[in-house]
Amino acid sequence: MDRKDFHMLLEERAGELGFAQLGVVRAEDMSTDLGVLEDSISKGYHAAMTYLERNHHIRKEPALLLEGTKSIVVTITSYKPADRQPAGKPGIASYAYGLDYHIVLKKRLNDLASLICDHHSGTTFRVFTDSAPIFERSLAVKAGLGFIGKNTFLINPHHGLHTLIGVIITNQELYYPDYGKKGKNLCGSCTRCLDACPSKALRDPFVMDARRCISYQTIEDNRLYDPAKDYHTRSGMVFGCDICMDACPWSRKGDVTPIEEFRHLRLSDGMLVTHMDRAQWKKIDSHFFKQEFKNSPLFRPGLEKLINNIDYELANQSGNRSAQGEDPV
Ligand code: B12
Repeated sequence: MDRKDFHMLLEERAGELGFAQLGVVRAEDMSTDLGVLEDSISKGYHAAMTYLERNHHIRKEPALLLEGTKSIVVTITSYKPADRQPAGKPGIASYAYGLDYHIVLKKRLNDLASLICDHHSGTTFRVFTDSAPIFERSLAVKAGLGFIGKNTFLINPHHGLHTLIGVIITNQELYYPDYGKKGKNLCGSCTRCLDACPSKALRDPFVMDARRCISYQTIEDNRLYDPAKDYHTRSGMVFGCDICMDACPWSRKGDVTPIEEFRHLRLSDGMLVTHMDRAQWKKIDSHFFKQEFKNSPLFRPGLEKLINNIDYELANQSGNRSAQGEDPV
């Protein structure tokens, strides 16, 4: 089978596995992207995510992740939910309604990579999703999967913004389609994402200050905030944030996810996680949390942080603040 035919087979298998689209690129130097990251770090926009300061040699040359790397297969998968969370509940970002995508996608990426192994002897490969020091969004652009929007999302004109990126690197020479001008920015003069962000985390088009980002504050920032002091609004969100995504007109594009594991997680007591109110959250103990949430993205910050996020947001909504809080940035 020639390379082009194999590419079609790869696309077909990806579709069967639930991926929305894939692209294949040669492993190349990513110095320009590293420059963007270095600039962001010099301004402190990476907050306390010190892992973004490390392994820059690998970010620049992703081929270092696997000896003899030639190709990078980049995939996008939709997590677009059929139903959004009911209003008034502690807000959860839609990528976290179901099971953790790191688990869900890695399995599918491995299945897809098996096809490369089956057709090419001596194949070596590694799969990543959010798990290696690589510029996934930029790789996706190079692989013809969309453009970077002013909210820093990878935006795909057909599949929208509710997409997660997964990558396979391999030592095999594959077919490299010409993606031409597919990465051309289509935001035009629209600034809805910047206008919508309640904490002004998007300082400028394409520039995200994670210190202000609700997603960062509620997931990655392991400090507990004092509900009486800090005053940043989080607009009801207690885990992650979809506000700059929902504001984007392109987010109306894309089909509901075909992946069952991304459906709203139902706990053993019958309750949907997305339907839980504050009182129900407060009743959870650490044993139950461990049992029921171990495969959910909500496990990452831990129960104490989640409850703090909920208390903080309640204080926000009830105006129960001293208004002495300092803007952290
Ligand atoms: C750190 C991180 C975060 C941080 C910082 C986000 C950020 N914007 O930098 C925080 C915790 C805030 C975060 C939040 C979210 N994240 Co996150 N995150 C990452 C992670 C691990 C690294 C990103 C990174 O390197 N940032 C540093 C900046 C400099 O790099 P970058 O964002 O990739 O930007 C590149 C391009 O945009 C380009 N670029 C920058 N400016 C410009 C300007 C122009 C004109 C052009 C053309 C290009 C360009 O250069 C940069 C370097 O290549 C990636 C996984 C990965 N390994 O890539 C996931 C990832 C970016 N996150 C993802 C998701 C889903 C989210 C959330 C939606 C989760 C949520 N609902 O709460 C939010 C979205 C917030 C937002 N507006 O970005 C997805 C994004 C998928 C997509 N369709 O874009 C990724 C790719 C994970 C995955 N495997 O799917 N995230």
